This record gives sequence, structure tokens and C-alpha cells, in this order.
Amino acid sequence: MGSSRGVVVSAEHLSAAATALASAVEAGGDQLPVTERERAHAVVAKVSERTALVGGHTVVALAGATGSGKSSLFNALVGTPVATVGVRRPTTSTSTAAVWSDEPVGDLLDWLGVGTRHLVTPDPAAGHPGGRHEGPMGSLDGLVLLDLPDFDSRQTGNRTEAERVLELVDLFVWVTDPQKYADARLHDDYVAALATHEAVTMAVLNQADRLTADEVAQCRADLVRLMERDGVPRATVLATSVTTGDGLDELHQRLANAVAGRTMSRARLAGDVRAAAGALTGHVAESEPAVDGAARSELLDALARSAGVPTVVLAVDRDYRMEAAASTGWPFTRWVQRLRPRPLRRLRLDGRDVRVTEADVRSVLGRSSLPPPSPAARAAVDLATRRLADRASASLPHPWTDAVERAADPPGPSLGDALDRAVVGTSLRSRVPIWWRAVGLAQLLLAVAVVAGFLWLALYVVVGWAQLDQVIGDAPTLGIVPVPLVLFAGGLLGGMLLALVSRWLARIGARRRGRVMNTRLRTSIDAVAQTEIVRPVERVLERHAATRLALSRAAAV
Ligand SMILES: Nc1nc2c(ncn2[C@@H]2O[C@H](COP(=O)(O)OP(=O)(O)OP(=O)(O)O)[C@@H](O)[C@H]2O)c(=O)[nH]1
Ligand SMILES: [Mg+2]
Repeated sequence: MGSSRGVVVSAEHLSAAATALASAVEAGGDQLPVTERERAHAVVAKVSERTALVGGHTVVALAGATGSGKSSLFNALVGTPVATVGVRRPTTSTSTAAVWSDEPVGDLLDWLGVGTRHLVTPDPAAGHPGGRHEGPMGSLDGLVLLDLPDFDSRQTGNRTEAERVLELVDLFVWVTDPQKYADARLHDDYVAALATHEAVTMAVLNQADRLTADEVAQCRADLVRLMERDGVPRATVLATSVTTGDGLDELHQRLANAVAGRTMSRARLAGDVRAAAGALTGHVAESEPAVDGAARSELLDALARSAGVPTVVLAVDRDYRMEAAASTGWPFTRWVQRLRPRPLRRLRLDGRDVRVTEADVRSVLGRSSLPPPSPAARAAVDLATRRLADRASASLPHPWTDAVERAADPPGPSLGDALDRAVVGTSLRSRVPIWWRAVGLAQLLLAVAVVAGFLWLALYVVVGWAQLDQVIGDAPTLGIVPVPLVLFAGGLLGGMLLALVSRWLARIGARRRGRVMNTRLRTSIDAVAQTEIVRPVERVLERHAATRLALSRAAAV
């Protein structure tokens, strides 16, 4: 897992860790302190700048005047004649690259416009990677060596080309020879022009075999002086000869140092990423609590009360009983029921105002006439919300606690509006109970019996008064009681009895419908609690978890 300093950190791991650090900072947002966030940003930027295209490679370019021996040096370092060495000038017209690495470098070489690529693989028989290094010399693993075409002899735009390459190279090796090293134009074109770039630090005086030892020493001193004049103080100047092999080991070692330097700089950057992640880790907890179930149901109760659910349920109950009485009561008195105001209608919850629209549309447009929540109900909501937030943020560092509290407490009237919309949007309708119809029909028949019995009896009274008894004879009897009387009295008694029983049944039915509507309303309110309070809180907790996990990934580099 976490690697200590000194261990090689691959560019891939480094940039993965930096990405994790960046996402931790993004997820953490304002809950992380500004200074630490800025520090992390700076580290991330540095890593991406260093690893963007070059990755874990060290890019070294051999550049200089034509015929100085760049391709010869290149071949000597690679160990095989990859680049063409020629007498006709200029020989090299496109860049050639030698790569000491298993990692892919395609993008990099494409960007550089390198046509010829050579992979230097370790030679198992020789026991050391290709090239002419033997013994205790440093490894070139990770090196991308470029044999550049001579900028000078190419058309215009050569300077731009050099600048382009310089953006990526770690070391720009200016190869010159005894004839050209003092050429003012070359100095102006290469060294002075590129002096501001930190990669230009090295010059190679090749073909040293053409000079005596004294002359070599003098040329080197001259070159150092010239480079100083060009703006590159304390430049490294090596004298080499491909013909005799002099100075090549030292050149190899310099390149190995550059590779090691880059490895070290990656290790340092990894350390920076770890430190930045470590500094941020103090601002997150090791885990995050969940939204507490008990606190949630307490919140639901409080919200239901504040939304007026008990009032609505009471209205549903009374509405049911009134409607039941209107359709199952005694027909001679039940019209009175129709004159009384209906509780649900008074609350504008009977859905009659907006019958044409869909339930959702209704919930948007409609507004109930429920009384506003009492101060006590509102305080209960506050308390339940705070308790839920407290439990969901227990053990979190301060800024996170605040964030959870803010998330649980939506500002302004949005919660009240959402609750009212939920109540209005809940359908309180249900089918007319079958027994109402049955009883209603029975009541109608009984009423007909009463009227028929009454008229029949009245007929007898009129007939008796007019002394016309003989015309219609005696009324039929049921036992000893005349049928008209049975119809009249039985109808009256039956109707009243049925009305009484229905009232008792309606009370049970009303209670049941109240319970059904209570459940429906609470489901709607629960959805409001979920979107307005619980989800926002959970989102903060999810952000915390994302920050925590990303930080641990970043710290593991
Ligand atoms: N005596 C001597 N000749 C060398 C040395 N290095 C290279 N040469 C010769 O110099 C000539 C040019 O060498 P190249 O390696 O092709 O030079 P270059 O810098 O790649 O030239 P361009 O590709 O044209 O830019 C060749 O004939 C080499 O054999 C050296 O150290 N000593
Ligand atoms: Mg060449």
C-alpha cells in the first residue's frame, strides 16, 4: 500500500493518486479548509504538469549542428546502429527515438513527430540493458533518447520546433564539434535562444579525438565561457569521441542521473500528494453515520401533525358519516344532511375544485384551506429535524456537522408548501361502499311501503267517512292485522331501525376510511420528508464518504 520515500513511484500511480486527491477536494468542497484545498490543488497541478504527456519517462534530446556526431552518439548509447550516420550532410532529416522502457510512449512520440522508434530491451545474455553501459553505471530505464534533425539546416520554423521539443525534454544536450563549437550563429540559434529553459544545461564537444588533450581542455574552457555569455552559467561540458569511446561513459552516467532525477522528483511529488491528503484527512471522520430510523419516524410524525393530517383524518371520518347518513338514513329526514356543510369541502380537500386536472397538476395548482400549523407543531418539526441531523452528523468534524444541519433545514417556506401540496395531491376519494346502495334501496322500498300503507289507510278513512264500505270490502289482513297497517307501521319502524343500524355501521366504516386516508397521507408526507430533508442529508454524507475514500486512495501512493 503506502510506499515510503525512496521507493520508485510509477507515473501511473502518481497521477492516479493526484486524481484521487483532486476528486477528494472536489467532493469535500467547502467542508475542507481553504488553505489545505489550495495546497492540494497546487500539488495536483504540479503532478499533471509533470506527468501529462511524458508520464514516467525522461526525455533527452541530442541537438546541434549538422555533422557534429549526434547520430553517432545516439547509436553508441543505444548499442546498435539505429540512426543513420553519413558523410552527406545533413544525414538525419526526421527525429529518431530510442526508448528504454516497457511503458507505452506512443502519444509522446506522436506529439514530438518522431518517425523512427527503437525499443531498447535488456539483453538477458549480457545481463544489462542494451547500450554500451557496463559495470556500475546507472540505469537508463525510463529514458527516451531523441536524435533530432539538425535544426539549423532546416527551413524556417526550426526554432519553433526546438521550442516545442523543449517543452517536454528533461535534458537538452547540445552536440557540437571542434570546428563549430564557437560558431556565433549556432550559439545565438541554440544556446542563447533556449537559455531561459531549465533543460538546457549540457553541451557535448564531440570528435575530441581530432584534438590533443591540451586543445580539448582549452576548447572545453572556451565553450563553458561562451555558454556563460549565452546565459547558461555553470554548464556541463563533456568532451566525447565516438571513435575512441572517450567520454561516452560519462555521458551515459549523466543521462542515468537525469533518469534518476526524474524518478526522485516523482517520489517527491508522491510525498507531496501524501502530505496534502494527510492534511485533509484530519477534516473527515473515519466513517459516516446513517440517517437514524427512529429519528426519521419521529420526523414523519411531526411533519404529519404540522401538515394537518389529524385534521384531515377527522374530516374524512365526519365526511364519511355524513355521506353514509345521506344515502342510508331515514328517507323522510335525510335531506337535512344535504344542507349541512361537508368537512372535506370546507378544507378544499374533496377534490371538487380541480376535478378536471390530473392529481399532480392538482397538487401544483391546488392549495388546501387547512389552518396553518400551530407553533407547537412547528416546534416539534424543528426538534425532530434537529435530532435527525444531530444523529446523522454525530462524530463528523464541524464543517460537516454544519452542512448536515443546513441540508436538514431547507430555508424559507418550501417545506410548508411541499407538505400542503402533498396533502392536496393525495387522493382522498374511494368507492361508494356497496352496503350504502343496498341499504339505500331498502330504505326506498320501506318508504314506498309507508306511503302505500298510508294512502291505503287514508282510502279506508275516506271510504268509511262516505259510508261506501261495501264497495271495496274489508282490507286484507296479515294474521289479525290489516295489511295497510302492516305496510305503514312496518315501513316506519323498519326504516328507523335500519337508519340506526346504518349509523352504527357508518361509524365503523368512517374509522376504517380514516385509517386508510391516514396511511395515504403519511406516505405522501414521507415522500416530502425524503426529498426535502433525508435526501439532502444523505447527499452530504455521501459527499463525506467520497471525500474520505478519495483521500485514502491519494494517501496510499
Ligand atoms: N573522428 C570522429 N568522427 C566522428 C565522431 N563522431 C562522428 N563522427 C563522424 O562524423 C560524421 C557525422 O556524424 P553523424 O553522426 O552523422 O552526425 P550528425 O550530427 O548526426 O549529423 P546530421 O544528422 O547531419 O545532423 C560521420 O562521418 C561520423 O562518422 C567522432 O567522435 N570522431
Ligand atoms: Mg544525424
